[in-house]
Amino acid sequence: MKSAVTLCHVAEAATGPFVFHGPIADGFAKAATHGFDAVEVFLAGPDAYSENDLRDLADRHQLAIAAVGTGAGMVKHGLTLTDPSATRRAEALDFVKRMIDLGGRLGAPAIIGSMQGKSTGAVSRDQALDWLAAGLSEAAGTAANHGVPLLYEPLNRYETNLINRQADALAFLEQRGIPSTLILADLFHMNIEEPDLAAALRAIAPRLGHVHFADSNREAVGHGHTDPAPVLAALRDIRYRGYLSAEILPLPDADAAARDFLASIKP
Ligand code: LER
Ligand code: MN
Repeated sequence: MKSAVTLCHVAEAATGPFVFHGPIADGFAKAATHGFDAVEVFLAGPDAYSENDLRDLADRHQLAIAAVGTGAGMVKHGLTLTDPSATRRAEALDFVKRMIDLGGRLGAPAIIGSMQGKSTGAVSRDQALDWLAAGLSEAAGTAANHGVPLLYEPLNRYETNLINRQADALAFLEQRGIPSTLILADLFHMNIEEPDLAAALRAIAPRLGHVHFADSNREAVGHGHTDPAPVLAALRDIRYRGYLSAEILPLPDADAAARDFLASIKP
């Protein structure tokens, strides 16, 4: 398993669960200093940083790019793949596909988390799930053109009413025939939704693509009340080879969060 740390340069997400906020170049330098294997980047949009700048930073610091977030489409522009307006859904898909293109050219998968949206008002949950399946299928096709998977992240009930549990995400992807899409398991969301974190991870083993390794209070594991031992044992048993990524709050400060995170994933 490899380590990654989140870098966020999105003003609207300045209080979000990311370790290093601000210019991405500074975040790469911090990630390298702490000894991470990779960074996970949250950018304001597909044109916020050039592919060449990101590749240069990754090369210079000998860091991989583990994943690219797409949530700025939601927090900056209010876009989601399940918006009642067909025009807005198309804009959301366009934003997502351009982020997938940016990540794909760097060998990194993109994450669909908050861009999944939720069913609201006159839109039924079934209708929203149909739109989500269509959006994910098309986005996955774009990702496949780059030879990378798409990462779909179930969120807790306070963020979406579409899919909250890992097993439901697996069933959704399989029943709808959504190709080349893996599941992003975020332990913070899972702490709210799953009866048993380790069992939930074991149950989706073939489709587990990425892990946000966070404690119950969304700080580094060790700061809350999650027992990491069964989680790490499950990941080892299923031979998970992906990233454990620090999508956590920068508490008590960013450097301490990064240090505590790395300590929490040491065998
Ligand atoms: C994104 O990875 C996530 O976990 C959501 O909660 C976004 O806030
Ligand atoms: Mn997450």
